[in-house]
Amino acid sequence: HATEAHQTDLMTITRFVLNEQTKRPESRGDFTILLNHIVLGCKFVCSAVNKAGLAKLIGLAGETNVQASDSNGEEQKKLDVLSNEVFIKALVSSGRTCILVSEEDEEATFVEPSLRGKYSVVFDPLDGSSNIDCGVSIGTIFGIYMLKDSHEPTIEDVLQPGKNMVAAGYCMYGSSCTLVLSTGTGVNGFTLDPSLGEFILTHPNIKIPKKGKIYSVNEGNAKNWDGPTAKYVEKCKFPKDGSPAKSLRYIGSMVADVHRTLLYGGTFLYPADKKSPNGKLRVLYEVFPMSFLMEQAGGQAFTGKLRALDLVPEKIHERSPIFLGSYDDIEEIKALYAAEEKAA
Ligand code: P6P
Repeated sequence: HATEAHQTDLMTITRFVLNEQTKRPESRGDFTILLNHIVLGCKFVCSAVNKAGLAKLIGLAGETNVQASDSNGEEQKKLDVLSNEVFIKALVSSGRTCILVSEEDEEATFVEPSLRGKYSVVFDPLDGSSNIDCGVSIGTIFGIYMLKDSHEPTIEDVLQPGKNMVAAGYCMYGSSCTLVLSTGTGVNGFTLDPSLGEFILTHPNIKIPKKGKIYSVNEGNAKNWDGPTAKYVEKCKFPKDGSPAKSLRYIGSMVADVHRTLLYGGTFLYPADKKSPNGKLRVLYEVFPMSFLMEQAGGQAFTGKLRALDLVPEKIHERSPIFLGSYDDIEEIKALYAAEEKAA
């Protein structure tokens, strides 16, 4: 009977979060309502991303003027804009948000008072979208802050360190649609069952291996790396202690590289380099959510100077270098940066 019970005991993401929230006496269900609207956005983007591939395949996407500079046709780019509009509309209509920061919008969105709630959401609606054409997994990344009292929201309310987030997650649009979420009590993964239109709990209580055999970085930037990053990558390739060399896996889509790191272990790096002293990834809606998840799964996230979640952003689209992954592997990177600090 065990398997039978399993099939009928469908743990959907909504039920899971409701269970979690009922443990919080102060919860009035607002977070669950907010999350439901984020899930709605993810379902829409999942379907649009899948159709985009098909649309392009059978020419439904119309004449896409492929620009020489990138492999994307104009129409494909529109998925970024479409996804952003869907998330903004879903989040505003939830009636539970007050400030929205999107990778797609230069300025933050302040929700009108009649629809204002206590949560701020920072998100990248379609991270890695330059990979759509070649079928590489892409994703939505989000982080959630909660206003502590009912003051008039200002931009300072989202220029908070990542450790103040109440929740973070991503939805990966790949061979399946997987939503990975933490509300501060561990990390859980849910897979969309298209026949039900529901995200079902498939990866309960994800913990990242303490050490890994994989490192993930764009080796094309090697000539611009600083000492500690160069030393770490050298150690991965030519270990001095006789241990086997690590494998390099780099997809170039943060959600896909981080999801693999979370499940298999190892490290994901986007270091600073001479060309971009703050690296490439954005603090609010790439670095913080992924760092929050890594710590909740027993891993670490480091900027080269400090714990990533302790960073206090000054601008909503600010960038930061990031080293995240297995606890012991990140300790090695921290030691290399500490040694350089001492030598300086
Ligand atoms: P590079 C995708 O454009 C992205 O923002 C992240 O998803 C990804 O990790 C990174 O940039 C890849 O950057 O410079 O290695 O192509």
